[in-house]
Amino acid sequence: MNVEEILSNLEAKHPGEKEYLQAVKEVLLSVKDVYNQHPEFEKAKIVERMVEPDRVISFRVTWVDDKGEVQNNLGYRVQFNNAIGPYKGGIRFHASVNLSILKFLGFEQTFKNALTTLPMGGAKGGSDFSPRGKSDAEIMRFCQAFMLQLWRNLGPDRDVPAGDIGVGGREVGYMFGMYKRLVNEHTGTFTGKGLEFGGSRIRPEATGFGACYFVRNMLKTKGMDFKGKKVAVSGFGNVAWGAVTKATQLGAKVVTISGPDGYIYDPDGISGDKIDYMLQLRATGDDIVEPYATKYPGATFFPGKRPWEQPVDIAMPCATQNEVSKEDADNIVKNKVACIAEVSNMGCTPEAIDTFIANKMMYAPGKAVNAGGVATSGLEMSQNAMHLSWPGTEVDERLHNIMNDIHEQCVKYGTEPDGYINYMKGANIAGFMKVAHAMMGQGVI
Ligand code: 2IT
Repeated sequence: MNVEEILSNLEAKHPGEKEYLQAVKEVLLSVKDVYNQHPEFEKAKIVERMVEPDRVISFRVTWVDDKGEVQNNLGYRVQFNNAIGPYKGGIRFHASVNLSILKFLGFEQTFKNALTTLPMGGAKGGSDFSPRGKSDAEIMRFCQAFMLQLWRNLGPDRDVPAGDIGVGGREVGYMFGMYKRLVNEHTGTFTGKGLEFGGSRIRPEATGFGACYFVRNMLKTKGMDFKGKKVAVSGFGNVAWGAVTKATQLGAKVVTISGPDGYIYDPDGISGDKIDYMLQLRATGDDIVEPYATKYPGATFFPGKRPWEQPVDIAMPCATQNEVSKEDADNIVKNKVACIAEVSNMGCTPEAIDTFIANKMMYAPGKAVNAGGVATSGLEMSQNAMHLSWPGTEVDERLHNIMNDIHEQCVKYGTEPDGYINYMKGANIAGFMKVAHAMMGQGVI
């Protein structure tokens, strides 16, 4: 079967799972040519096997809120593919979470993890539980109830979750605590843990730092660097915080961050105590950025808008999937933005990506740009397995090397005859080839 037939069968089988079908379509169309050169993949039905998760675990999570009311949420773990290593990927708590979103994230994670060079398969989990406005005690009870359902399916060599949107160090800690209690073993079954109980140095910063290391490599292909560049960042969570911190350290001026309520434009740059303030803003649990403009009157709040209308040199979407639309992409082209690095997973719509590529713009997809987060999770797993804790300098150096390697893989598989680097194609082909070969080597299972 050719990839178009596989896609249309998948669409018929999973109607309405739009994010999942979007992610699969992007990868399959990118790898079509190499797939056609490998009849052994077709014979082994590699693509048909790769696009379906190995297993989906779905459960009810019941907990009691602070008013004593019983609450029900949906919980999931999508164990997508473990050809390369144990299932690995984050957990997302957000009202929008559904099976389609977690299948897209698990699918992307499989290829991203393959790119990291570390032995990790792909998975994703989460719940439609919304942390917005919840008390600390409610968050803890929810995390514990979630773990009571999921723990049997996890393990340091089976499935290792971490954070994602709505799940940070605090939530990982609560889930790990319950997991540890249930299995009566202190193993590295979660990453993103607190430093005192097996967490890795640099893990909180890793996604944003790694993204900046990747962008630095992208810029270098054009003889450019971060110094003096204006950067638009979206989001104001852990990933945006890491990206703002590192971009600023590398000499750039970050002028925007955003929330579900709109975006902040700060012409003086988001640096120093303003970066710490991002963390405070996040910790309120209100999920709004507007208070930034009250605290720093030099900044302007644009309600209901996204930062992509601002003329900048580098755009780094760090919020969520499909946050850069075709209209945003047209603005980015008009503003002659030099580099668009997707830090969120599938941050750009297919139409936005087509616009960037048609205009031969420097654009790289999330599975390459943001892989530093999960790569550092992989380094946390190594440290846990060795019962060691590396200094930050060692973790950071390894992260650098991994991001350089991912950039090289993109260049190797994505450089077109005219010299244009199609990072999307490069990342998809490099990830696909590794997963495909790993599956071929393990027989028909
Ligand atoms: O999307 C991602 O790569 C993550 N949320 C991090 C996953 C991980 O296992 O560290």
